[in-house]
Amino acid sequence: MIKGFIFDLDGVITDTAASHYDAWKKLSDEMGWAFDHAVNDKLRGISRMDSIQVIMDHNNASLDEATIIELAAKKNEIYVASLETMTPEDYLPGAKELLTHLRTEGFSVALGSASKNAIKVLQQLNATAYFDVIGDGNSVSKSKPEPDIFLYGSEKMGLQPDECIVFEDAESGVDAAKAGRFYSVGIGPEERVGHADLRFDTMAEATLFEVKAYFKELFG
Ligand code: B16
Ligand code: MG
Repeated sequence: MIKGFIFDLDGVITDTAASHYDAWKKLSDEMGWAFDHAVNDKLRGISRMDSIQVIMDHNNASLDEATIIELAAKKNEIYVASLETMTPEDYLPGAKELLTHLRTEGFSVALGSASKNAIKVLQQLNATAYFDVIGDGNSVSKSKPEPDIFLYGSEKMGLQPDECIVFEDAESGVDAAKAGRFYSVGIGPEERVGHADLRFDTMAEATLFEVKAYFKELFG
């Protein structure tokens, strides 16, 4: 029986991809690195340090560890500053409605994000009250596609993976959900999240009614 839901943040609850893009672009311009939307797409759902490595690999760049950490911190400063303009109007369409509905029906809800800025984002959205458990980039050391962040969420909710549905927009996030034996809902195109149990193009279509209809034998 499904008793809990675990949500990724960026790309599911809100769309921070443009802000991440702007921050990486600014850093890349300063470094003389090529960076475009195709490279940015590869960063979906992966950690900050993995992200800078992807950008450096794209540019055949190599730097010592201390410099890489410094540059990633610089990108983060730019990104965090941009979060100041985020407001409770910035949920992806349908996300707030789904979270409200889950609260009304008494399901347990956890966040399972790779972002170390997840609490700041939830505060800007005024969304913290929708979550019983907050799992973010500080909660576990192994990032998606490892299942650790979702296992952290289910354990803290006191649930087994097969009692939870994970919502994810990233290929690596759906991989992580499957690796942990969670049920999964993919948000985005077939070529990215088509391996999820159920897929919607956007959160606007991902209503509790639709989810329950698909997983009907798991809702009793
Ligand atoms: P930060 P999610 C992920 O969040 C983003 O999708 C990804 O683009 C970003 O690099 C990562 O968080 C780390 O974010 O630099 O804020 O720690 O999709 O797992 O909610
Ligand atoms: Mg995401």
